[in-house]
Amino acid sequence: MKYCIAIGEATSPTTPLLLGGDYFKSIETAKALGFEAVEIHTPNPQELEIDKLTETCKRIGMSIETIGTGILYGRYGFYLMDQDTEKRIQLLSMIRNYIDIAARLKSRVTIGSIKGNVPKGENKDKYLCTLAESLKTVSVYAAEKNVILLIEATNRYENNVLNTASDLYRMISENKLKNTMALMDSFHINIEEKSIGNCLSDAREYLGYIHFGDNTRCYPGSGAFDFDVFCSSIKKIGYDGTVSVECYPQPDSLTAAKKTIEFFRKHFS
Ligand code: LER
Ligand code: MN
Repeated sequence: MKYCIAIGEATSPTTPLLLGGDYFKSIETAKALGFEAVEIHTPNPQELEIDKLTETCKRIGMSIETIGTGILYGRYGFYLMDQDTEKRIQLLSMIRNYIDIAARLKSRVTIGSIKGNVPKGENKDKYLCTLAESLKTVSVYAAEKNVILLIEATNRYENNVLNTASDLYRMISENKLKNTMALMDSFHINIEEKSIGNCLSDAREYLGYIHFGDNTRCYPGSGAFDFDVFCSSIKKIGYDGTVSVECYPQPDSLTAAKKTIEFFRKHFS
């Protein structure tokens, strides 16, 4: 199991990132706290200093597990089901750029919020077809670049498509998406899944990444989510990949990060 922490340009009490500001400082801080990896959330992957990041990670024994794209939807409104072809093509080109950068960093690309939302009154199947087409396009490119895409199941209040592990399984298998794995997040699972103990196996062979946050989206173990059941299921299915904390920096970044490392060690070492 690899312990990972989400970092970004800046933190805020209601953004699920624990460390913000200078990426190099965040990576050093994460290492000092006991993490082995970071995931970087950025709207501007082209601004990442690839060589310096690679050198820093190599020197201190860290890795960049994935690059998050969500800000493209949250801040700029780009989404993969957009019926405005020009805007969708623009987004696909931005995602190719993330894939290029991920290839150089030996990382992956997360596709979460940018799935978007089917507008009220619109035909859901039509939008899902557009989503499948967009995902096919980027997954073919990801395969060419040897990069894995992580599609995330998010809750209904953020996205009204692909909310569960079964939804991800169907989308990936029915469209034969190349180089595409499922990302499951305990915060979203708490809202969408029928069983905390069984939902991960619904993603079957595609389960590739797990985000941790409690039901309040504060650090794991601080709320009501049943992590004993959840973590037992992770061990039972033999998942041995990245476990990454994506939660609010409350009561403050360092406390939440320290509590998470204690939590990971308690459940997984
Ligand atoms: C992204 O990983 C995620 O979980 C979304 O809820 C972003 O806020
Ligand atoms: Mn997440």
